[in-house]
Amino acid sequence: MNARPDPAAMRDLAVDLGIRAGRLIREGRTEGIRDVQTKTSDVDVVTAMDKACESFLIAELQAARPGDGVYGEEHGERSSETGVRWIVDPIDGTVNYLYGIPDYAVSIACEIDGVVVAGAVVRPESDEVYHAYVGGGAFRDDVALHGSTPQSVALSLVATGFGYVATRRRQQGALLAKVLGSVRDIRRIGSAALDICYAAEGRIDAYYEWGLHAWDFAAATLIAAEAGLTVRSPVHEDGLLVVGAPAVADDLAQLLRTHIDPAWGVPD
Ligand code: LIP
Repeated sequence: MNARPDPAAMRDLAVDLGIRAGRLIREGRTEGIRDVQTKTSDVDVVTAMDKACESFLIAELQAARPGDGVYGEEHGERSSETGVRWIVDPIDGTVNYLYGIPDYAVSIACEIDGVVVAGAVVRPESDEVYHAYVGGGAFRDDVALHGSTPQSVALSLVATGFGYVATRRRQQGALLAKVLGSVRDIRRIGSAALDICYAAEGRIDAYYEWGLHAWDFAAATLIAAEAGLTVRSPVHEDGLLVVGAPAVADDLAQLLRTHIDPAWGVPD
């Protein structure tokens, strides 16, 4: 029976691979965006670099941790023989990457027996590395993160995002319309992983999104929790992810839940 991996060592591996993957996608962008395909709609794009970067991460993880599982946005699930599963988004913020907007990230989370214990989110355009392991605190590079202290939802700067299917975007737009008059302002940065890390360091007060996938948020929500933020996971609930300062996260979640129409269903 293999010994249970050390979360700090898993964080170190995630950071190392995130930095190397970040360099790969930043330096390879010109060639990496020549071939662009679509997935769930004409605006849900996947570049050749999304696929190449995930292949790189899978190969490196298999070399470093034989038998671990990998769950990635582009290649799907590879089963685990060790109880360890890596949840990866090779480029979170793909549309930003395609358009040359610098807010995109590599997200790598390590899950042991179904619980995320370590993670890294790397912003290649600034070489900023957000990282955490369970019980070890949250950091941007070597700076400890503690979030913000907003007085209320009404005074909170809130980030959100939208999906790629028109029906879902209209529903998300209707939800935003209900919230916009109840917060300081909204930011739509285009990368869930960075949105959540920005909340962890207090650049925004809270983030929500209705209909995200685990690869978007697995690493960043651990970083936010280790920074002391409240995290309301979308798993097994109504698909609503809320991350924010403890003073406002629950009130924001309650405000949002009252305006999610049950007829919209639960995002897949
Ligand atoms: C994106 C998320 C973003 C969300 C987009 C998309 P991708 O991930 O980071 O927050 O609003 O719809 O899911 O597709 O760039 O990996």
